[in-house]
Amino acid sequence: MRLSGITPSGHTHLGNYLGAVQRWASGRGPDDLYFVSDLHAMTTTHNPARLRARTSEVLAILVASGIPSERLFVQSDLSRELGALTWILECTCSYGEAARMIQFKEKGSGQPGVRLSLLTYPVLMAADILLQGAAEVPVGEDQNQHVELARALARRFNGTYGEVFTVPRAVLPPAGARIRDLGDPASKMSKSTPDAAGVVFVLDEPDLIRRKVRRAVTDGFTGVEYEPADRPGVANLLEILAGCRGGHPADLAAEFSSYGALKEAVAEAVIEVLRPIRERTVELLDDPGELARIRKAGAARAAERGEHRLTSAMRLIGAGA
Ligand code: AQP
Repeated sequence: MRLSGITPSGHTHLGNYLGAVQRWASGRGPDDLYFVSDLHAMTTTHNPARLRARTSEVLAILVASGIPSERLFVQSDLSRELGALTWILECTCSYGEAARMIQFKEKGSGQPGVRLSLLTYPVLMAADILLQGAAEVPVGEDQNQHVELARALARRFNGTYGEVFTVPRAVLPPAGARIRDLGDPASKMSKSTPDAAGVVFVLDEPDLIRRKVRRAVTDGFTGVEYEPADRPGVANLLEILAGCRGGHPADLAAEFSSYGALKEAVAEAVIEVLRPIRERTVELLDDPGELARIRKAGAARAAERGEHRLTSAMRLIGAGA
């Protein structure tokens, strides 16, 4: 079983959709699980109302994209179970192991006011994985070290106290393009980019998508060719088109003789892919009762799935009744 998460650190964008959500909806295994990792969005300064709204938004987008609701849950709905397991795993983890995490060193180490949670969130991530008994965790290079930590903690707990946890392994997500910022093709499209002009959000209206794509940075070359190293802006547009329509970016390039025509085609393809998702998401967000029902059922299933592991771990470590 595979477990994948998405953090509501901002609005969900086209990169999240083409790079992850679309694949989750179409290529999933029957037991795979997906969750909105809202607790992970609190490790740096955050706005509570915005976090709550974005958590609902991401959940609605996942449902609207076609992921069956019984495969979904919101992380904070399991905060009791995860809090308890995180503590057990913190008591299994050394300070040095946590402090060695590259993401902590890059994002927080030595900075004033850095939240303790920035140091400990990889242990919460281990709890996410181990509670559900996930065998595989599809992650990019930047999260690999965190899955290694989850592996080490599962092994150590099992070896010290008794066999409870499935030892997970990181798997590379299927190869797919890293969608880049339309205004800055050197950077990936990102939820937390301060300037959203180059980021297409899943809930953007068609006219806004057109404007953003028309303003996409290209280059001074003529003719449309797929050359990611020398022409990253155009390559990004072709990869977006391939993500929306299928096919290979290099083959799609042959269809266009100008950047203008390419941009028009990209804008229309993106609009068509996102339209049904935006419409269904808006319906769901207008029906808080339905979203609450999905959340409640997802939380109950996820808690039930993990209960025996948490109870056994508590008992074996010498705590609980
Ligand atoms: N630009 C992207 N192209 C392709 N895939 C992407 N993903 C993120 N950005 C791109 C994939 O989306 C999934 C969920 O992402 P996440 O919530 O873990 O966020 P992230 O990878 O840290 O990047 P974001 O969405 O831009 O957020 P911030 O700005 O907060 O870092 C993952 O499978 C990810 O690979």
